[in-house]
Amino acid sequence: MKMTGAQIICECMAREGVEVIFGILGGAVLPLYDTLPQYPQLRHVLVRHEQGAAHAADGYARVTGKVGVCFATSGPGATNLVTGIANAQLDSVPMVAITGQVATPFIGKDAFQEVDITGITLPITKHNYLARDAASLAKTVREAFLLARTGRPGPVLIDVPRDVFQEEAEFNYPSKVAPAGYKPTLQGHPTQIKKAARLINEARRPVILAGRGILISRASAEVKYLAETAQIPVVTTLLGISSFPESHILNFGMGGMHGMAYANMANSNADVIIAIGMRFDDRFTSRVSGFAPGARIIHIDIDPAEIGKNVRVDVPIVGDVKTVLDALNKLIEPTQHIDWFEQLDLWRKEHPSTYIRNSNGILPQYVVRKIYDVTEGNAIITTGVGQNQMWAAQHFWYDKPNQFVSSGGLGTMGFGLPAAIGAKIGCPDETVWCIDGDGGFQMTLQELGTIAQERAAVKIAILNNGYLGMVRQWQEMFYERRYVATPLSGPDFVKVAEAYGISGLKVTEKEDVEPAIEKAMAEDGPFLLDFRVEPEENVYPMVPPGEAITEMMEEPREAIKVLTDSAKLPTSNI
Ligand SMILES: Cc1ncc(C[n+]2csc(CCOP(=O)(O)OP(=O)(O)O)c2C)c(N)n1
Ligand SMILES: [Mg+2]
Repeated sequence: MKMTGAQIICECMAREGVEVIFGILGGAVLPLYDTLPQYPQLRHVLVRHEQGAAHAADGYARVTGKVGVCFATSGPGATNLVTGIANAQLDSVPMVAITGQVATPFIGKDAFQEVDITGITLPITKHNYLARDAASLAKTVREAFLLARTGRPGPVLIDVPRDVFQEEAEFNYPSKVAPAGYKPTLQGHPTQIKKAARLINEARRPVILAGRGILISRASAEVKYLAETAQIPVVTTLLGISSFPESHILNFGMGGMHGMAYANMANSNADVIIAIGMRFDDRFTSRVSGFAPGARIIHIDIDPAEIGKNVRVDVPIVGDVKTVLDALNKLIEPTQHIDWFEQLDLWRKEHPSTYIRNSNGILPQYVVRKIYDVTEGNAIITTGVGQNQMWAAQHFWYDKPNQFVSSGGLGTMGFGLPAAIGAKIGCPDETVWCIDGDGGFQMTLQELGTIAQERAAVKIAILNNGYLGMVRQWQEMFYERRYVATPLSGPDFVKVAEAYGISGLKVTEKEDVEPAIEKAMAEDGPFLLDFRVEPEENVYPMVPPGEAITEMMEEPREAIKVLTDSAKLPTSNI
């Protein structure tokens, strides 16, 4: 059967099970949009800026585990996607982006709205294509989805010249595609798995480092089995949050620059580290020479390029996390580590890390904790970047996989709001809160228009400190309080929301925090809360850049004497 290039793309997307596409159209991509009505199963969500399309597709992909899809036109449409594509690349998020390109005869002529988007995105995509003819499109689209979701997931871009959308070709759907040279290793090497099991069985102070690879591979149950059987504490990375239930007795919180003090102490004193689906990012290890000096390291990851990249590894295991753990768990002997847990519990008591001091003003940590209390932990949280992100990571406990959606690798301010749209569309029955900073929110707040048009019931909490807070914190600590360019004005966010037809409330008193969150929850649609929080509150603990992870700055002891009512401290019962 003959079809146009645009029809072939839509047909392939329908066969891939695509439900939603985020995008903005323009001349080059118009033939593709004109075909969409023939495929009513493909819902299109019109965003207000292409960065929003990529982040929404990213948020959708993280919460559903499916490939997120976005469309943009040539030139500025395509370049506006770039930040969102890089974001997906650094956090290993499956995404397919289709960009329109000027018609084939105009390529290379600096035609109107022409940019070399495959050149631009080469280093920030898992793979990209410039489609040359309609006949090869089915294979290209099929390959793109395969590459995006298998192995280590990532973004794939297909650039399609306008005439290729319009060209007719015979539609041949390949039953299978096998991109040249692409064959991710799924099974771990049996000898390495045996070595790892021996190390784990002999360990006295083991620690599991749980990363996003566990969420991608859906291996939470396998990690739980390993942790429970061999009684191993679990420390997560920022993106590993929710891969292991945070209220589980063996959960020792997030490690790294703003991780729990006791989590970093556990890492530093471990004799065996089992790193699962994580990549020893510098925000996690801090100074590498000071990272886990006495530990033998087992590293399980599907991407061989990650092994030995940042830290030396004693037992590398390349493979799919779930598949490897299935094999490894069969060799694990039930054990207890009584002395180790006594030590860990002591550290946890001495360095509580998630206490919130009493204060008359609104502490941002208190807002996050109240969102946790009111939702009873049943919410997907998307975040901005900066202090708000760290408080959202520290003061909410995430028990279900993919509850925490945050820009880890690229650290993209402006991610929170569009990612929340994608998450809500992906999981319409879940409560979705976007916890953002006043700076990051101003980077993509135009997506309130998308929320209004789509009636996406996203709840928004702006931790409004009037600063580019995280940078101000660095200036306070390392630049003698020279607050250059960090004080930040903003609009009246409630009025902005209202201008978009979205209700909201400004919250200036501590006693109004909880009722305001309850009001937002009671509302059927979207709701915005503008919390005027203590402007110079800092994120603790903090490992100063360049230091070893044990060199943590903690909140002064006297400040944490008084606890808020809901502060809780999990302790192991061993
Ligand atoms: C797009 C982008 N630009 C700049 C930065 C550098 N940066 C990191 S955190 C931060 C401040 C964020 O301010 P805000 O959104 O108000 O959050 P807060 O830290 O105050 O909670 C900045 C500017 C970034 N991460 N992303
Ligand atoms: Mg701020």
